[in-house]
Amino acid sequence: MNPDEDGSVGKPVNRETDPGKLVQSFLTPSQSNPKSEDKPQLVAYDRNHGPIQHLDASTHRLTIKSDSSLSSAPNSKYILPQPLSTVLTLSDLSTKFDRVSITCALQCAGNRRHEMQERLGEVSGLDWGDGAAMNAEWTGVRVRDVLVHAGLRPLTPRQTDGDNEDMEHDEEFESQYEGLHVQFACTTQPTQDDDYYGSSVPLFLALDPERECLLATHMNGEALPARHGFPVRAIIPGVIGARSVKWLDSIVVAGEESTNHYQRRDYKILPTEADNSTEKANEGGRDELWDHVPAMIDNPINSVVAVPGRDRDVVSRDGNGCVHVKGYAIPKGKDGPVVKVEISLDKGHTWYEASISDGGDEYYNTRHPGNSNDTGKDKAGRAKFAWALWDVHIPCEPGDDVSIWSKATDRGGNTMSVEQAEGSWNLRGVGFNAVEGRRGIKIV
Ligand SMILES: Nc1nc2c(c(=O)[nH]1)N[C@H]1C(S)=C(S)[C@@H](COP(=O)(O)O)O[C@H]1N2
Ligand SMILES: [Mo]
Repeated sequence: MNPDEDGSVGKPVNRETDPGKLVQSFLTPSQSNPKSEDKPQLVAYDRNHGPIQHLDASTHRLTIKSDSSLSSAPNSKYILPQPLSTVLTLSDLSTKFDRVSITCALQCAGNRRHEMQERLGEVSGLDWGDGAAMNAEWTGVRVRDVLVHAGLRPLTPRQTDGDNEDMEHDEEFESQYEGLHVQFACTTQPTQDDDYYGSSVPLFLALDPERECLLATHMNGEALPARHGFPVRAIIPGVIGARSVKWLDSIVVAGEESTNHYQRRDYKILPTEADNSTEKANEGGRDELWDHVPAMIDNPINSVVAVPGRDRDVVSRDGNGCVHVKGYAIPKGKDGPVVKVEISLDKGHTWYEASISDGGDEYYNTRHPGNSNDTGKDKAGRAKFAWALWDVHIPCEPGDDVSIWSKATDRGGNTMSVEQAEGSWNLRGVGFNAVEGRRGIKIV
């Protein structure tokens, strides 16, 4: 597809790069290199529910408001002493706030849907392979700083000393934000299922200093291309791509989630009994079903086998009798970085630890010994939300019908399920993170 195509509501631009190409670069380029002879070229995936917007940065306005639904949240009057009503230009964003860079993976919740469908049964949604993910350096301003500028007052966490108390304390602190959400929208973009594109995250998450949620104007050091949200998009680290709203023109602090289709009627892991043939998923019960299932927030921990790139591929062993397996892994939510990736060619009897060639702890320690971004802030966040590229040579005999399993573990201790190595099915085919990365591989 021509990358300059804008798409339409009926035919939005959706495309992915072959995973084998994706793992060639720690940062995924936003534009293809015009000089490259390689086809298909390595570029970040595109996911659009409507036409790509072409906006003029000099006239673009970002409106920040609060709405009447707030009154239902217990602490709203402390956090928002006055209703919010601020309009910012792009020049306000670049002059009034700290500039922050963060390296973070962005992944569509539908990544790996094709595998789920092939192995576990029909699902509804775009037929994504394993390339609906990217890793980029995003630069912009903190959502937190902008909300504070607009008049929001974050609660101050109580100081604690004991480690044991910290967890409980976190939960207690988070609960004080109960019922409060930040809704992000691009109000000008008509979409396939709604008049505009919108999404939301809990206010606590948007303000979390560890999360560094951004209003990003730059990707990999360059102004965002139109396709990825020029002149400004939300970047919500650790959270499914759907919440990182492109062409952002509206932020509303509210007492409920965004009412947009893509928050309430999509991007949910429906229970396994909800299939297209059940009455529940069809007419009457459908609303009730969707209303009772929570909207997806955090990315699940995930690892993708990128080389070999397809089920049933034929793979040659090298001179040492080894097969070369490569991939990428993404931590769960804010529990990164990925600290370990293990690979098995015999359904979990023997595991080999892959080396993390880029992205994990080692990446952080070797590349960022000092603190040197624009604001002088510690750079620990760079690896925490990034993907990890991994690589391993595994000794093996020739064989047919070999499965390649890959299992990632992050710093928070989250790991992928070996008990359910084939993964589990849901109607919308979202959040697939099966350990079984490839099957039916022939090793010669
Ligand atoms: N305005 C707008 N923002 C959007 C979308 C969209 O269709 N419209 N798609 C979302 C989804 S589902 C994903 S996965 C990411 C994809 O970002 P990208 O196209 O930059 O890869 O953008 C999100 N933000
Ligand atoms: Mo997505």
